[in-house]
Amino acid sequence: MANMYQALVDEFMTKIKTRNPGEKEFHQAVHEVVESLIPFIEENPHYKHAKILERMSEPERVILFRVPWMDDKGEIQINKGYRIEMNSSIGPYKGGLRFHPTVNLGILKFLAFEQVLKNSLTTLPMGGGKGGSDFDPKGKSDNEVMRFCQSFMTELCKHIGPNTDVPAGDIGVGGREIGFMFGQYKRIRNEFTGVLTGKGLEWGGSLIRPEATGYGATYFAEEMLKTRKMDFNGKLVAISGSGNVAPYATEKVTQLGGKVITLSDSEGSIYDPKGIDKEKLEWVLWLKNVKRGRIKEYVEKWGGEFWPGERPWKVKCDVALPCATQNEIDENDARILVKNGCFCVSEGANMPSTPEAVEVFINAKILYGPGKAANAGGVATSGLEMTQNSMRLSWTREQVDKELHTIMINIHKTCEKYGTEKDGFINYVKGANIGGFVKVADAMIAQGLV
Ligand code: NDP
Ligand code: 2IT
Repeated sequence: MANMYQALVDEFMTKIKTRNPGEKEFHQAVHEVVESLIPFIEENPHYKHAKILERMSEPERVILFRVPWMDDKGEIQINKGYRIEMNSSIGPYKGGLRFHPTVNLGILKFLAFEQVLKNSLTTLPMGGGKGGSDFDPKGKSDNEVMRFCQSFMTELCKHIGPNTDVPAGDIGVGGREIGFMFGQYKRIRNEFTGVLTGKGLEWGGSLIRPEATGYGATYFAEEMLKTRKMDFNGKLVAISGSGNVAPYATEKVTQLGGKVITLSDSEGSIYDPKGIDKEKLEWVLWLKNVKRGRIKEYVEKWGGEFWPGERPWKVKCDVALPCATQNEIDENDARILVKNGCFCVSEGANMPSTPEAVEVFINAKILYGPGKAANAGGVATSGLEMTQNSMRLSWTREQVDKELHTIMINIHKTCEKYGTEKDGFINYVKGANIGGFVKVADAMIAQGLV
């Protein structure tokens, strides 16, 4: 049986690789999903006959454009702009924009593909999309970032809208960038509307949206821990990244009684055995969002160690929350984590674990929550921002946090429903993939050949 499935997976992947040459992150994301879904689809052949998987792995639309802008020296710069409109069967396209020099079509297609299933898991009516640019905001002045964002939106605004496609932040896109893009959209379209999420509180943003991904990944970990009658109290927690997601994961873990001992950025990791408490975290938020400095400055201020060029995974911890980027935990990192006693991994980032690392976690039967389930709190709260925009109301912090928490608990339940194996082990990869797939697939079938 297993061999028959393997042959079908291989056949499917050969076609994907031929049609999408060189897009290795996209191949990786599709492969992981197809491995879980093929057995399910064989048992539910109407999905097979409707070629749902084949259709889902081809974007509905890809928009590629030129982004010319002028730097502070008066020199003209040209970047690439992208929006992948992947699937709109359950709602308008929804997903972040990433500004990072590594951005390319394959990376955005992997992110858009994951987004479709993730958004479905939230239970909110959102399709999936992703976009961005190879622009690097690092080292640019606020004026340069503004000119870039305005040029980017001058083209993107032709393709998006509150009922069509609603972008948000991702790597390199935070409150500042969303503000500049929103301003440009409003100016060109003469429309004050919820076309982006992650907006400022004064102009249509939602409370808890900045915190939502980090809080959500922690709530998801809490639910996983509960299945083994455990909680965060007294646990040592390793976190990577120090951008939008990692600090708020740190905050929530600390509130729940855990001790966060690492953070990182692309230059290396900091290790603070005393724990990153509230005061230190406030300083990190200032460092990142106001000073726009580097995480290594932490040790000059608070002590601990800086590990240049290294990821945090060699540290002894109980729980790991990767919150930086894709493929930041490889097989060796995973082995070290498991050997050191780590029994729970909840992914704040998208696809931070390589396929080999995932295999190590699953074989060790630890609690492993893949990104599309564990980090869905960010986009879920974007969905709540859209709801508030439609109602022209703002909910309280407590209200939004409660909704977010409930959504994360329900995503966990969905994973449990579809991912529990015969011996009781919850395979969250399988659970999230099947749980996210069913709603999208049924909607596609109902809507005919789309
Ligand atoms: P930010 O740009 O705010 O922060 C990213 C962090 O990760 C920074 O500390 C950055 O370091 C580090 N990082 C980025 N690329 C690399 C790399 N190639 N190697 C090492 N470190 C790197 O992004 P976010 O916090 O928003 O996003 C982090 C992850 O979470 C991403 O995978 C994103 O897709 C995912 N995510 C984000 C959501 C959101 O709401 N923002 C929602 C769901 C998922 P440096 O500053 O040095 O580049
Ligand atoms: O990967 C993600 O889910 C995000 N970057 C957030 C997307 C969103 O629309 O809030």
